[in-house]
Amino acid sequence: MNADAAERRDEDCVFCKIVAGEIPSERIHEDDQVIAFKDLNPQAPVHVLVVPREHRADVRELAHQPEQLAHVVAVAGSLAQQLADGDFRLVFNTGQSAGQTVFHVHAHVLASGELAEGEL
Ligand code: D5M
Repeated sequence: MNADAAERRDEDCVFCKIVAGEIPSERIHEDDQVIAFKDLNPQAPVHVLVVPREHRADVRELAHQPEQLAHVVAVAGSLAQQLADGDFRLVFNTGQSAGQTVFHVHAHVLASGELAEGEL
């Protein structure tokens, strides 16, 4: 984990634990700023989550770090290009009443595709 992610960690956060490797996930991308992994409950043939390493509750908080936000979007687009046909939905559920259940910002990448089990 890089120093910033360690500083921004929330001990009770499931995605901080995934970033730290303390909870398993099916990672499909990682770099110094973000990781991406398969959603546990996929809602589409391609359903991955792009998650900044640093803990921020939601996209309203991430908007104060525009370079990180742009990187999340860029990685999402690149993964959708690789895993599906390039067209995709990018969803940030923001707030409990909007369906957010994990309060560590994450972009859902949802797309059609013909991925076999375990291929992501
Ligand atoms: O989306 C939170 C999403 O996070 C939801 O689609 C399930 C997914 N999730 C929760 N725990 C895990 C683990 N451990 N691995 C992979 N995916 C997970 P939200 O927008 O907050 O409702």
